[in-house]
Amino acid sequence: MGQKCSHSRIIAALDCDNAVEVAEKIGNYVRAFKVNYPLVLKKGLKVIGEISKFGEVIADFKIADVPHISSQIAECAFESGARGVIVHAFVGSDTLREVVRVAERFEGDVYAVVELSSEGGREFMSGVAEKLAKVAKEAGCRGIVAPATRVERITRLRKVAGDMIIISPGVGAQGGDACEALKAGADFIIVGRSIYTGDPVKSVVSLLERIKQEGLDGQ
Ligand code: BMP
Repeated sequence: MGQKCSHSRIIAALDCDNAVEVAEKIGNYVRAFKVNYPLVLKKGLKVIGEISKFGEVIADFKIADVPHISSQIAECAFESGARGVIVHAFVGSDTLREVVRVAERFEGDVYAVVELSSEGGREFMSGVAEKLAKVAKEAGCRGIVAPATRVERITRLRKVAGDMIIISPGVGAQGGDACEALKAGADFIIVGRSIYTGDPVKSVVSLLERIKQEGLDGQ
C-alpha cells in the first residue's frame, strides 16, 4: 500500500460527492483512499480511476456473495484501477480464496471485515471475529478491518492477525480515537467525515501532527 505518503497511517474514506476534489487536495498526506458504494453508485466505477490519479484506492464493496459472483465484483474493482478490495470475512473460505485469487492476478490486496465498528458489530460479529480473522489469514487476505470504536478488540484481533495489516474505521465521527487505535495495534486508521467535512487539508494535517506527537507516525 501507498507510494505517495509512504509513512502516513491514514486511509481517507471518500464518502463525499466531491471525492475527486478532496483526493486531489489530500493525496500527499494519506496512505490510500477508500471508496464506498454510495460514491460508485452515484458516479460510476470510473470514479475509482479518477481518484487513483492521486493515490491508491481500496474499493470498499464489502463483497459478500457466493464465489463466482464475488470474484466478478473484485474483478470490476481491480479493472477500474483499485489496488485493494474489501470483503466480508463471514462469507467463508471459498469466497475469500476466490477473491484472493482474483487479487493476485492484479497484484492487489484483499482486506476482510471481521467486526463492524457500529454497535451492531457487537451483536454477532464480536463473538466470532477472532475465528473470522483466522479464516481470512488462511485464505491469503492481506489484512482485516477491525473497529476503532472498541480498541480492546483491535488488541485481541492483533494476536490472531499476526503480520496481517489491520485497518481500522470508526475514528472521529463514530467516537473512536486515532492514536488509541494505532496504540492498540492498528496499522492504519480509516477516517471519513472528520476529514472531508470542513477543510480536508487542515483536518488531515492536524491528525497527522497528533499522530506524530504521540510518536505513532511509523517513521
Ligand atoms: P466515518 O469516518 O465518516 O465514520 O467513515 C467510516 C468509513 O469506514 C465509512 O466508509 C464506512 O463504510 C467504513 N467502515 C466503518 O465505518 N466501519 C466498519 O466496521 C467498516 C467500514 O468499512
